[in-house]
Amino acid sequence: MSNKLVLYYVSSSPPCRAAYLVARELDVDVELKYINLFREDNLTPEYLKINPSGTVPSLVDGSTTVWDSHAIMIYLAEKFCKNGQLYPRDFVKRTLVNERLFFEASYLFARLFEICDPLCDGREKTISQDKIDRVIRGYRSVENFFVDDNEYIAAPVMTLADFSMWTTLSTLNYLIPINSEQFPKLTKYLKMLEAHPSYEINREGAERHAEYVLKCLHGMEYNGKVAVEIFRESKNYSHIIHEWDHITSKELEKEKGSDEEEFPKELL
Ligand SMILES: N[C@@H](CCC(=O)N[C@@H](CS)C(=O)NCC(=O)O)C(=O)O
Repeated sequence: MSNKLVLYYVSSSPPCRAAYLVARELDVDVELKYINLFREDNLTPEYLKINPSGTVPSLVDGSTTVWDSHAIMIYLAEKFCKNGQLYPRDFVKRTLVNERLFFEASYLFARLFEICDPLCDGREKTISQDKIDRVIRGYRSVENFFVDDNEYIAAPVMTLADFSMWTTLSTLNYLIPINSEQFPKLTKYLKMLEAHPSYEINREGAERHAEYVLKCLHGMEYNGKVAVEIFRESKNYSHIIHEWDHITSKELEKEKGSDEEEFPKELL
């Protein structure tokens, strides 16, 4: 039997990417297993045994199972990060990393989820101004995280907090573009991460997430204004709009039954 760690994964999901990018950063070989959320693979009795919350990602390491991206990232760092850089051993420095991780979990990702979940299952047809304002408040908080000339979220070097925040921020950026004049440090930070070896994997997944959201809107044959206009105004999003403009609800149905594995290109 292989000793490889198994990560239950969807590339469009920011928490999944955060866990995977940390594994890559630490040179840990993981086997990715695709979970089709449209088909509710995450709610099968087998999967719920691994992760009773029915979310992705989940990690299986022999007889140990870990779920929630933050817990997974910490597990990987504790087990494989020999120099303590990603998750500092000094408890005060570690507290700052924890603080940012909890902010991502409880505030920033929650804002993305509250926008996308009701759009994709048809409960809502717009992104309310209120939700946009809460995302922008999140951007403002992150802008203020760059203290003491730190280029990274919680330290002068990259830590777990960066993987968590980077994947969510870059995904949100497609929906509610980050204004570079309002948030110069945040803009510089995302630009700097374009040089990171995992940049392409993250970009691919974030773009895929944006495609899903748009497909969902078209799948509902949505003819309203607000959400679509937001997408159209986003320069990051314009090429995807062009590509997916023709999507119909039939095509969305096809997606729901898809077994196509949603992995980073490097693994296909
Ligand atoms: N706090 C969790 C959030 C995980 C989460 O909500 N993942 C989404 C995908 S991005 C999911 O599994 N959604 C399926 C569902 O909620 O049914 C983490 O960081 O792992």
